[in-house]
Amino acid sequence: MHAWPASEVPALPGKGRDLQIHDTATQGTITLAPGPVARIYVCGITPYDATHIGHAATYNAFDLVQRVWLDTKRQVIYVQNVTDVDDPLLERALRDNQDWTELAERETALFREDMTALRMLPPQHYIGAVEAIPGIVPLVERLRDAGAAYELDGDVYFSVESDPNFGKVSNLDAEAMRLLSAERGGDPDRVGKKNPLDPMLWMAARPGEPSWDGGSLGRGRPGWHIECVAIALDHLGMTFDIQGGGSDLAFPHHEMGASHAQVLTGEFPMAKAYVHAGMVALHGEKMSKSKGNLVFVSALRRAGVDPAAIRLALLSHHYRADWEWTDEVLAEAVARLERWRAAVSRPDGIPADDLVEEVREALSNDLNAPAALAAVDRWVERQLVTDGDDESAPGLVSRTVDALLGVAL
Ligand code: 5CA
Ligand code: ZN
Repeated sequence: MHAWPASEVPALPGKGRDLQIHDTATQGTITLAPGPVARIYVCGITPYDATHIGHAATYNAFDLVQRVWLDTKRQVIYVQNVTDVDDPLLERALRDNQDWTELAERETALFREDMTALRMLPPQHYIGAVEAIPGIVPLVERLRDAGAAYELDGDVYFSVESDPNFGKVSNLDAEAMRLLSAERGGDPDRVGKKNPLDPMLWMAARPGEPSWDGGSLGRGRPGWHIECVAIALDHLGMTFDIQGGGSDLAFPHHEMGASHAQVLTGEFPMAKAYVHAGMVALHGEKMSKSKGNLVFVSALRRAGVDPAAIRLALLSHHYRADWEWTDEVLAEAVARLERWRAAVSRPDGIPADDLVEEVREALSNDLNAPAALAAVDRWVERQLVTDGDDESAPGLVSRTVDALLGVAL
């Protein structure tokens, strides 16, 4: 699939710092020091009810990762998927009496528009589940041939017991895994499974549902976790730097993905860091498609909200925090954007070289965007009341905010 256009990232003087980031698997902060090319896989949307503020917050976190790496003068290979066939998408299409491919295409197009408006850097490889099927089938066959998968009424399941490292990504106990499996696309109560947690790799064709040629697997469609593994291994290979998503993906999605990859390659972990963003809530509950308590980026844009203000609202919370979207959060961001724009539109300024370093330090320290905003705020407040004589400062601040935070002033 095609992604969306990239906004330009201005080069800043000097060089950024290596990224330190919290890794869910080791439950600590690790320093990532990739070679000249950094590699990141971010789980993409299932294309319906896109793009809500929760989605946007999660993609904002991983956009910052890219910006930190680009500032260290590295190249970034960024891969993102679109889960353009899966149970919830088909269920939504059925509910609304529409064609599932049209639903997926329309929502993916809207997502691209929102990402462009928010200045999120696009992936180099933007891959749909459907287009990945020819790569998924041989992986499932290999898992089966290795004895790590088994058949149940035509469906193929992965056996979690085939992975000695199963559980090491999400660090949850058995009861928590079982509960989350039921909540997040698994079927722990299906009779005949070797282990209730075993996830589906290949679902045999169901009447009235789309299906594809699965070679020796028979006609069907892919399971969710193997989709991301196939796409990641195809475009990034093993042991890439980060696999990212919201915290609701740690289990089962990223756990199962690591397990599939472990059996396929004999290596663990698939990603050096498993990075998870907190959940955005609305009216006290996680913003989610199932509850329908959603605020859409496109609706805010239509109402005339500047996308830069939406972006500042996202940046005002630490990516790992769970937080609540409110009118005040947006109003504060709108006011901040106005102050920042007023400050950089003054012809001269107070020196900003320290500010560049402060923003770099904040972001390299587990993407501390609120600290980065506070540093810019301090410069802005002084700039608004001081007659400086540094002609280059306002431009440098604009470029810094653009390059590192994705906010166009
Ligand atoms: N297609 C799969 C990933 S392969 C999927 O989870 N799609 S999704 O559309 O449900 O979610 C896309 C991303 O948004 C995921 O990383 C998910 O964790 C994140 N996300 C969903 N809801 C929220 C929320 N309320 N707050 C923060 N992030 C969220
Ligand atoms: Zn995924």
